This record gives sequence, structure tokens and C-alpha cells, in this order.
Amino acid sequence: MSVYEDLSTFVQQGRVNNVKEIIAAELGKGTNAQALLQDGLLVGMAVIGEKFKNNQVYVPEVLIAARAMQAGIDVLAGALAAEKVESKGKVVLGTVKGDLHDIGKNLVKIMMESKGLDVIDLGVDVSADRFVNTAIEEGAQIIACSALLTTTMPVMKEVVDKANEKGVRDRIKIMVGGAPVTEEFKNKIGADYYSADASSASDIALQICQ
Ligand code: B1M
Repeated sequence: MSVYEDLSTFVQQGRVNNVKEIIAAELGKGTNAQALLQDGLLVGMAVIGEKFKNNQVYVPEVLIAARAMQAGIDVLAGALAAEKVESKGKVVLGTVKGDLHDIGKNLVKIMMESKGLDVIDLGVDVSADRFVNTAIEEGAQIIACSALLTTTMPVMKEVVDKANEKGVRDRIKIMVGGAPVTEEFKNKIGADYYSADASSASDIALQICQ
């Protein structure tokens, strides 16, 4: 089995220590961090996601797999992020109200920070008010919202409405993303940018701030 297959299997089995050990060893050998993420960790989580959909595994198994994946990302974080440079802009990031999924959001944070952006991470279950008020108070150029549930996507529209209400849409751009979110949905709610993955989200954020 390749190291990527091992990583995928250990994520599925929730074996935190094995995941951390493999990643640390591979980084030591100079293996590409993005490849360990894309071809190992994310593959394992995709398998679990598919099994969850088909009722072959349940929430506890998903949760332990998610912990193993997050542990792997934590070890990778240093390698994914470039050296901290002077701040190129400020982003207020979070997962929307009612939604507790944070692995993708955490990846977005790592990638944005690797581009020199200053990220204020509000965590999960973030209300529209909190997104907009924090962005105003902190002088952020971007609000970045993540949602993984179809039932929580409408909170993104609340963020757009709240920003309109406060009259800040000319200076604060709203980015949306997460598995169920699409370009079409972004257009429908009047947000500014959609991106399918963490890497393109960080590219767009950097363009906005430059
Ligand atoms: Co949940 N869950 N979950 N879950 N979970 C999904 C999302 C689901 C699709 C599974 C399924 O049925 N196949 C389904 C949603 C169905 C729907 O809405 N239509 C679902 C469900 C139903 C639920 C519960 C309701 C289950 C229950 O309790 N019965 C519950 C809800 C809890 C809540 O939030 N209120 C729940 C709970 C959980 C766990 C706690 C067990 C765990 C989360 C742990 C955690 O996040 N700390 C969990 C997990 C792990 C998943 C799956 C299996 C994996 C999600 C993940 O982390 N993927 C997921 C199935 C799936 O997505 N295939 C599922 C890896 C991550 C890197 O990808 O987050 O998509 P992702 O991020 C990507 C892109 O989307 C993008 O960048 C990343 C890649 O580079 N991206 C952005 C993300 N945010 C972005 C923001 C941007 C731009 C890009 O700009 C701002």
C-alpha cells in the first residue's frame, strides 16, 4: 500500500496517532504537503462521507474520522503555510449559524494565512450579526462564510442582507463556500464570490485585498 492509501485508511479508522506519525515522517522526507492532504487525508474523509450517506457508518464513526483528519491537518499546517509575512488584508471567517462542520473552514484559514492574509476565525455556529459586526469593528475587507448543510446555507443570505442593511457592501466583500454551495447559489443570494476549494478561496481573497 502507498503512503497515501495508508493515510486514507487510518483516517477512516480514526487512528489519530498513525495519521500524525505518517505525516511527520513524510514531511521529514520532503513529501509534498498538498499531496498528503489531497491524495491521503481528503480521500479517507470522502470514503467516510460516502459510507455515511449510504448508512454504512454513523455519526460516531464520522466524528472519529474527522478527529483523525483534523489531527493530520494540524501536523501539515506548518508545511502548508508559507512563512508569515506582513499582513496583506483582513478576513473574518466562520461556519454559519446552526452548522458545526469546521474541517473545510480550517483548511480555508490555513490557505488564506499562507497567502499573508490576517484571518479572524469566529469558529462554528456564527450568526449573520456576528459576521458583519466583527468585520466592521475589525476593518476587514472580506467576510468568508462556510456551510456544509443545505439547511444552513440560507444564513449566507442573512449575512448579505445584514451587510446591505449596515451599508458596508462597498467596502466588505462576501465570499461563500462549502460542499453544497454553488456559483448559482452565490448569484441567487447576491454574495460576491464563490469558490469550490480552500486553495482557490485563498487566491480570490488575495486578489480582493490587492
Ligand atoms: Co456531517 N454532514 N453532519 N458531520 N458530514 C455532511 C456535510 C453530509 C453531506 C453527509 C452525508 O449525508 N453524505 C450531510 C449533509 C447533508 C445535507 O445537508 N444535504 C451531513 C449531516 C446530515 C450531518 C448531521 C445533520 C448528522 C446528524 O447529526 N444526523 C450533523 C449536523 C451537525 C451540525 O452541523 N449541526 C453532522 C455532523 C457531523 C460530524 C460532527 C460528525 C462531522 C463534522 C466534524 C467537524 O467538522 N469537526 C461531520 C462530517 C465530518 C461530515 C462529512 C462526512 C465530511 C465533511 C468534511 O469535513 N469534509 C460530510 C460528507 C461530505 O462532505 N462528503 C458530512 C472534508 C472537508 C475538507 O471538506 O468541508 O467540504 P469540506 O471543505 C472543502 C470545500 O467544501 C471548500 O474547501 C474545502 C476543500 O478545500 N470549502 C470552502 C469549505 N468551506 C469553504 C468556504 C469558502 C470556500 C471554500 O469560502 C468562504
